[in-house]
Amino acid sequence: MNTKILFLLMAAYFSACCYLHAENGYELWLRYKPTDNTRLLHEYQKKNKYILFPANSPQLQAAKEELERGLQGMLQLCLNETEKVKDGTLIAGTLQTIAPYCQQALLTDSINQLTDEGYIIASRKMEKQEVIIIAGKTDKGTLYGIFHYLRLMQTQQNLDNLFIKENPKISYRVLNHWDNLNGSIERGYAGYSLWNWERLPMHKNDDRYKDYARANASVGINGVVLNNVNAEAKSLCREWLVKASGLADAFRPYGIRVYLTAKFSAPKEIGGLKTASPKDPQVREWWKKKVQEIYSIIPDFGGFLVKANSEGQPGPQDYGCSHADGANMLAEALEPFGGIVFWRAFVYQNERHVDRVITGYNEFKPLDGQFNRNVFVQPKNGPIDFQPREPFHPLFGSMPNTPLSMEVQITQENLGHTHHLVYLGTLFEEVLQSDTYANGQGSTVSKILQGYEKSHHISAIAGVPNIGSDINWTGQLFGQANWYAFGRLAWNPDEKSQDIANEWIRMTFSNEKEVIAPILKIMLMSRETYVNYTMPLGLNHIMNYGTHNGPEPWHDDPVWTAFDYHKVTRDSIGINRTKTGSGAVLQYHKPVCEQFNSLTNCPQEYLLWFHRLPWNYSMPSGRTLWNELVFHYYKGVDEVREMQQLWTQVEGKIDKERYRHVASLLKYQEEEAIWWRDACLLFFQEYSGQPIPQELEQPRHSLDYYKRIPFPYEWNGYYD
Ligand code: GCV
Repeated sequence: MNTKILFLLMAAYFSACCYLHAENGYELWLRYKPTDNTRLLHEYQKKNKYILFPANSPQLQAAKEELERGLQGMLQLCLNETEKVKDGTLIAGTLQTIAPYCQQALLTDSINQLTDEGYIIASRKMEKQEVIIIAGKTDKGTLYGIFHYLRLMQTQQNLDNLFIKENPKISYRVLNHWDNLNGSIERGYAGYSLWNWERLPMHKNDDRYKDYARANASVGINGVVLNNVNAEAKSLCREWLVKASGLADAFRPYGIRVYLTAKFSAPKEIGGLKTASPKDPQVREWWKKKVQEIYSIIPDFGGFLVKANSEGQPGPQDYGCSHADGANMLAEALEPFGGIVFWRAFVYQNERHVDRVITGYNEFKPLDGQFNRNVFVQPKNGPIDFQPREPFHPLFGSMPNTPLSMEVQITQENLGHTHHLVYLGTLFEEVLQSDTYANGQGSTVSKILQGYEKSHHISAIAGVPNIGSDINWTGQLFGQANWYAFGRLAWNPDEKSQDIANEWIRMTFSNEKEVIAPILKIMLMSRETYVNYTMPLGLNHIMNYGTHNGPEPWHDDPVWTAFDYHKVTRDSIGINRTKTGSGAVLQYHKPVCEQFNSLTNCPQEYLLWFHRLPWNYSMPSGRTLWNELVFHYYKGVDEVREMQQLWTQVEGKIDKERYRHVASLLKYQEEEAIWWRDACLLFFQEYSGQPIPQELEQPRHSLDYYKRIPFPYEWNGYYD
């Protein structure tokens, strides 16, 4: 072969290798890159020299495979299996599989005290040999323990003298996919649904399903609702159940159960009955039979998620029955199999004179205690609808006799879709740490959710994911952090969002201080920044009516309009929800109620949510309300520019693929932030009649221009 051809072949081979190793974000936070700290590398290699891990079940095998992947990637070690304890042995399993070692290490009692998903990671000296034991009470607990152990090395923690005992604080940690059966995703911005219904159930051994399940298990997510709450009854037909069983099989080794949404009218639509009324014995019988059929196909089926009498979905109220009547009918059918009903509390009236904020509480509070024991009532985190900022939903702390699950949105429907870098860990933390005062000080939403574990032996947190077929799963790379943060907070709602971000950065990018510091700063400021340039001071729901991205405060339509949310006039802006207004504050316990009610004590972030104020109202900063609004909108844009600057600090310190991806989206975000700022201020200025101070960068275009330009992505799902 002549040298020219050889050279070309080598060049082709080299570029193929580079291509294969290009960082496209597919590996998420499970990259397992070689440990670049030599001291730690040697220490880790010493401690993982031998593995004693009898894996006799699919979950233990999944755990062992993950361990192998991690050790190979980070430490370039192959699993060196041993049946005898030697110095540097990692012992993993359950009391069934590694009992003698647990006994010898005096860990048996501690393991017995774990919950079914808990685990222990402990350093021990055994027969004078240094060992580490990872033990769960169940196979699943061991799997979670392995992920935790790998995370310690990914984030370059010291492995000396370990004693970690972990139990999840919430038992149901569930993703609620809004995936349609035709492959589209409602409010999904990262491609199409991962579920390839055409190929299911035959093609279930798809790596994409496995990697999805690995990612979920790594943060403790243990349930996934496969389909949209705007449901299609046919998902409950036998053919579709069989397809769903393929996914259940793929996820089972990772401790994940599948759930389905149940359309309330299914007995009519696919069951041939004349009614779907809970009062009708035939309807009740139909659900029982349907549930039996489901369990015969998916033996560990999780249960149903239901959106009823909300945004046009059918429900028990169509038959003069209550939400409890409807939920209990399904709960009775599921109970013999250990299944659960998640019954959503996202309801609001079509009558625009009724304050939307108070309707969920008004419909559900009177039903407290009337639900079966296997029912969760599931409000969203706030009383409107996944806005960039909302006060916590007043049902939290108001339904002591009914377990509540909290639904958060990971997909950024109202937070800039995938163009905007917004770390949601801080948003989730804000709501979880809000004090409801239901049982005195310290009754945070987090404690309320955890409290149901004691009172009802079940507890739950649900998240609407941002996951799709895009190669990096979430479109914007930083969307991965929101998936990660959701899982970590569902496991422990008292975890700090800052710590979670730190962990994610280390696993996703690097353990170098110079990389962590700027990225952490970006992440922690990003949500407040988004609020500033879109809906500051308690404003909400002024985004484009259809796409929910981009400003449209002028939207005026016969149904719900932006005016219903800001009520702007030449005199004032905001909504009076105090005791003299819609009374929404009264749905909160004292002293929260008094705090929100008082103009001087109401947190500034919720000001226009609870209060209607004149444009010249004097703010604590000394500015008028108008000038404060201007200040926030400009601050938001400045902060996006700061985020861009911070990002340049990691150039050359991380791979160029992901660097460029984020840099390009940050530029896009800056453009959209300016769009939001200019359009909103020009619109509100028509009412306030006050100037945007000359020293500030002036709006680029006229209000008329902003009203005419199309929105970038006309979403054509549910509302069309
Ligand atoms: C699934 C909002 C969204 C809808 C969504 C609904 C819900 O209104 O815009 O797309 O429907 O919430 O949570 O049910």
